[in-house]
Amino acid sequence: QKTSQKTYHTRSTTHKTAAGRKLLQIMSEKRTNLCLSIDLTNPSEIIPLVTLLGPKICLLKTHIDIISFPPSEPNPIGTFTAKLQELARQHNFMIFEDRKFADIGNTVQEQYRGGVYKIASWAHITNAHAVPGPGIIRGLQAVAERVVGEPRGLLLLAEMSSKGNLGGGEYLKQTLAMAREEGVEGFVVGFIAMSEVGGEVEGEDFIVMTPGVGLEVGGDGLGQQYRTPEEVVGRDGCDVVIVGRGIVKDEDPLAVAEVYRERAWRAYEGRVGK
Ligand code: S5P
Repeated sequence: QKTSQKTYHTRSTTHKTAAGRKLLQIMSEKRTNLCLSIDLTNPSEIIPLVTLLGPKICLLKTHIDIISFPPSEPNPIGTFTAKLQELARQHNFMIFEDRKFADIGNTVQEQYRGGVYKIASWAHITNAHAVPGPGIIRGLQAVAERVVGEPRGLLLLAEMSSKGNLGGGEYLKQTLAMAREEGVEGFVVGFIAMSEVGGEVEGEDFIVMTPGVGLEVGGDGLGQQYRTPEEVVGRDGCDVVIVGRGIVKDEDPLAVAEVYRERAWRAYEGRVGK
């Protein structure tokens, strides 16, 4: 049986990472495989929107470095991330900082742990490019293991949604091989990719999260390519749909988020034969 034919509930008991098990459990309980990409720059717009949409999502994706924080407050970033964590607990979703680390192990450790954002302290999941080789995974994992409390997980970018990206194909195969390497087990939750990855090995389970999702096929004029939830989840076996502008730029974000949730969830149910 392919991983994509198993239910999220079943996978929540067998996934090899604690962060993956938790996410699959949330998806199964809340009946949502929708990740909201909150790509806004004003924190006072973000918090009310996350409060409104929290019940609809399993995961909140952030780009902390696009936000303009008010210089007047003493610790605006800490206050903001504490608020996100509180909302995550209240509405039962996880937080994914879309940092796309891409440096050597030693450098990414500092970028993950420290600086102004202290990503490891508040984001349950982050992601990295495979370009630097397995040291990037080991570096991030060492930081993650020192975090007390909720588990931390990593997604590797195996393929991107944008036109002309260099991922996929042989690059994706090499990225998969890296995720299978000994020592990284328990940390690599899955991939950013455009279709199901791995799973040929018995018991292997990588959660695939996919951006470039719209209610219709299309693009944005800067290379982004949109596919529908039915194509992404139903046909291509991806698990989580990542939606940004399709929700945050809509005049009724709550109503449209429910449309995305429903369509992605039905596509999942059809896939697992429910
Ligand atoms: O291949 C990718 C990987 C990512 S994480 N393509 C993407 O678009 N993303 C991110 O997903 C991107 O940085 C943005 O935050 C989101 C897609 O946003 P949308 O507005 O196009 O839905």
